Amino acid sequence: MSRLIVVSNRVGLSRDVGGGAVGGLSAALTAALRQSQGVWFGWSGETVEKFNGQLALDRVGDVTVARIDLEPRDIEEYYNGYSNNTLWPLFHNRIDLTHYDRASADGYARVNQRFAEALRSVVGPNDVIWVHDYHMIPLARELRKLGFRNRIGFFLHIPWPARQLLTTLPGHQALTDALFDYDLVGFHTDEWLSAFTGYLRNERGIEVDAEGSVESAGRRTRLGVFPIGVHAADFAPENASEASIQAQKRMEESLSGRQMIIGVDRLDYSKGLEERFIAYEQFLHDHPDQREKVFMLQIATPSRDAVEAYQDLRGRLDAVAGRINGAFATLDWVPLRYVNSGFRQDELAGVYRSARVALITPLRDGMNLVAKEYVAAQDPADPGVLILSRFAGAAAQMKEALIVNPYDREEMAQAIHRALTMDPAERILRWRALKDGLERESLDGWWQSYLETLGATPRPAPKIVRVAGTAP
Ligand code: ADQ
Repeated sequence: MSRLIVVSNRVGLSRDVGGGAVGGLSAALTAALRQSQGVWFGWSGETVEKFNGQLALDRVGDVTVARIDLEPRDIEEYYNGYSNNTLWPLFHNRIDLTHYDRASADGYARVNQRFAEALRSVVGPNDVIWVHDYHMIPLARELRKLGFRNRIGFFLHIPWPARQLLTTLPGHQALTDALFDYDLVGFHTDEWLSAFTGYLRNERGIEVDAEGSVESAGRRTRLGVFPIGVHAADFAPENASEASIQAQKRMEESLSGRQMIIGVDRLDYSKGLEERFIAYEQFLHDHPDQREKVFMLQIATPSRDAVEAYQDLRGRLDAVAGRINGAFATLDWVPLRYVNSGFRQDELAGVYRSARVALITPLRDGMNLVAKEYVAAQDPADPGVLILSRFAGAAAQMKEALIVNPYDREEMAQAIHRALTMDPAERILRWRALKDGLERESLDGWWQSYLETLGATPRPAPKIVRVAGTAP
């Protein structure tokens, strides 16, 4: 078996893996790495004044963790800049928040070169390299320039934007061309894949062949859809840890007989938090009889604080939450509990279980794992109802949820009412179908089918080095 090298901006692996503390994606990649005693490579989260390419190696069980430090300028240009101020908003349809400047684009290219250089001392000739997400699109190109002939795959965790948006990005051609240096490019949904192939066809004149591959500049790249799932057993009530049971108990005590609506997200403008709060406000306005019988708990962990758009969003959410509570709260009822801290995965499972409704309404989302985690955590005899945005990648699979348009606050308010008053038979029917879907599209199935497909791609041809004076 080939050894696996996972490359991502940050390394998710920690000594806590398996203890219920860390999220599913990290645990899944750790499981994939364990199989072949692989290496997880990424930025350490630390900065050094002058880049030195020094690798910090650490061993966690059977897996090696390799990290490099970056310069403060790298973080500013590559991470806060091009990744999170250019690609993230653009790929989430927020052209109004998309900032482009050449210094950031250059910083992005430079860090990808630095990653490639540092990987030289890590990667052997038979290793398979799996690169994750939008921070690292040009990595394979840099690796090929250095002579790497390994199988290299890429997986995009976020949506692929419509052609009309992508073409506003200076250098979009070079960015997408860089994907052709991978042997396999994976997306979460058919929709993101077809946005990509639509761009190739209509903008670049590149067609996908019958086998789902594209050929460009003599390289062949396979394209595929690999919807990520969750490890449902980790959230299931029968496997609840002590921390999970305690979290559920604590929540249930604080319900005081009321029904809870839950939202759990990174604090990000793509998650539709402001629209969600306003829809909840509409619901409270439309249904005076429901007031004091229900409350909403929104957990939103701050992220990317150094980016201005995130600071602005935080201010707006504080204001809307304050307005709702100011207008509707009574002496012993707060309609919206808004919490900005993070929780362990097993604690979240307990919280999910005590919520009658989950309101997961991103404006655009590659997949959205919270929707799946909520379903996985429910009590089969008395499950809650999932309200899900049609613009989450997960909506392609989770059709039995109440699907809403997050831009339509009246529709969302109606869906909240419907979910809260849904009879148990319908709740069970919908939940069972959703749970079956989780079993079909599991987290382990995701990485296994991706790596199987990558392993079946033809090995890249050797680079022909022509010596001056020899015949072509
Ligand atoms: P994210 O945008 O981070 O991921 P999501 O899929 O919802 O979005 O994953 C969030 C994860 O973080 C979940 O496992 C959730 O439990 C956890 N989480 C969120 N808030 C938390 C909190 N307060 N405390 C603890 N844990 C919390 C990106 C893409 C998604 C895609 C994933 C995976 O944007 O569309 O589904 O990658 O590919």
